[in-house]
This record gives sequence, structure tokens and C-alpha cells, in this order.
Amino acid sequence: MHSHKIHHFKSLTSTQDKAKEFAKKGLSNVIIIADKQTKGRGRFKRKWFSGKGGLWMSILLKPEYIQNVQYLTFAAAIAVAKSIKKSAKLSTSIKWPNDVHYKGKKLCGILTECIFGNENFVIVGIGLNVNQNRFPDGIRNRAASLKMIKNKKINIKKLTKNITDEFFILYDSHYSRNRLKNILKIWKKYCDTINKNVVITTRTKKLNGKAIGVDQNCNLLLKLKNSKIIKIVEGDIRVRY
Ligand code: BT5
Repeated sequence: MHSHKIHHFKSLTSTQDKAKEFAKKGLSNVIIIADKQTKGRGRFKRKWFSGKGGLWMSILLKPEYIQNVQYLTFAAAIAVAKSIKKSAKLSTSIKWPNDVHYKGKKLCGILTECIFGNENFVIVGIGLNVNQNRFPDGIRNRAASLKMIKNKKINIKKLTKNITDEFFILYDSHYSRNRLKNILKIWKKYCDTINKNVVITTRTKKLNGKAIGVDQNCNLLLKLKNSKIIKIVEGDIRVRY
């Protein structure tokens, strides 16, 4: 299995930024963890609230050849869902493309970024709400921490180890060996977006339809009312139960 080095910081702007600094030095297989982030970010430069109590980490990788990196987002989500089950005895679900949630409340978000150059790097950022007691007004209704759900403190260190172990198992045995279908197969077991009526908001439009699957590039396949099937590459999903 991959050996990796963990760098732990009390506070960072963003673990993604620190991982980029490491990449500039040519380093990889490095995990950056911060107790809090002052400028944590989500997709599309959105703010990610990352006060003390959460798990904020970035995994810096230098894959031999970069294949569809969306599979690494999927692998991270699987690793998180599996580890939550193990550490907190809680069954969670994955929402396409990058959330792990419990009953519709977001527990974890994943941000995968690439650096292309002479050498190519991938940074998989994982933000998991673990022991926070409250959230800011803007996300209070949509976010949850494991502690808020389980009513007890969760050991972050153990959880972090579980997540990285699970992630590297998927990375070494499937992603690096080009067995991407295997990742998709496992991901589907945890994903609760498929076969649901959904509303998708992309940067340019809002779409209603039924999520009927994902293609080999991890895009969501959406069946519209007129039965046309379209491919969604990025966007936010609201599931209509
Ligand atoms: C994500 O973006 O879900 C990816 C979040 C990745 C965060 C990790 S932490 C370690 C690493 N370092 C970073 O700087 N980032 C990564 P997205 O799908 O765009 O969701 C962002 C939205 O989630 C925001 O607009 C809020 O509505 C909501 N949000 C913000 N903070 C949250 C939190 N702590 N818990 C739940 N939801 C949150």
C-alpha cells in the first residue's frame, strides 16, 4: 500500500493551498490536515465553513497518468461513508457528485483540484463535520456534524486514519490500475441520488427530471419530462423525495 506522510497544522487558510505549496516542491503522497481553516473553500469558490471540531484535510497525489479525476472524488466519498459507518456506527449516503449526507443534511463535501505541468498533481480535499456543536445561520438547516447526530464526541484521529486507509485501498487497487468501473460499482451502493426525481441547478440553468444513472465519466444522466436523456457534468442537486 502507498506510504504517505501526514502534516498537521493548527490553522491554515486552506489545506488545498498548503497542498499546492507541497506540489510546487515536487512532493506527493502527502496528507495535509488543519484544525481550522480561515479560507476553506468549496466548488466554484464557495465558502466552506471550517471552524474547530471538523476534519479538514487534503490528499496530495501524483498519479502516474491522470484519468478522470472525478473518480477520486467518488473514492473519497466512499472512504468517508465507510469510515463513518465504522467509527460512528452511522449509515450515510452519497449525493452526486461530492456530498456525504445524513437525512439530507450535509456532513461532508469533497473538492478535487488538479495541477497540470511537467508533472501532474491531484489534490483531493475532504471536509467532514465531526464534533462541531453549531453552524452559522446560512447553512444551519442544511448541515450537520456527527456529534450533533450521535450526541457524542467522535475520535477524529481514528476517523482520519480510517478515511485515509480506505481511500488508499481504492486508489491503489482500482484507480491506479485503471479499474474505474469497480469504484463506480461501490459508489452506487452508497449513492441515493439515482432513481430519484431531482432539481439540478447548473451555472446557467435549472433542470427538473429523474436521475437515472451515471456514465463512465461520472456525469449524471438526467431524464427530462419529454423522455430526453441529458448529461450533467456539474451542478447542485436537490432530491425530491
Ligand atoms: C464542497 O463544495 O462541498 C467541497 C468542500 C470541500 C472542503 C474541504 S475542507 C479541506 C479542503 N480545504 C478546502 O479549502 N476545501 C477542502 P460545494 O459542493 O461547492 O459546497 C459548498 C456549500 O456547502 C457552501 O456554499 C455552503 O452552502 C455549504 N457549506 C459550507 N460549509 C459547510 C459545512 N461545514 N458543512 C456543510 N455544508 C457547508
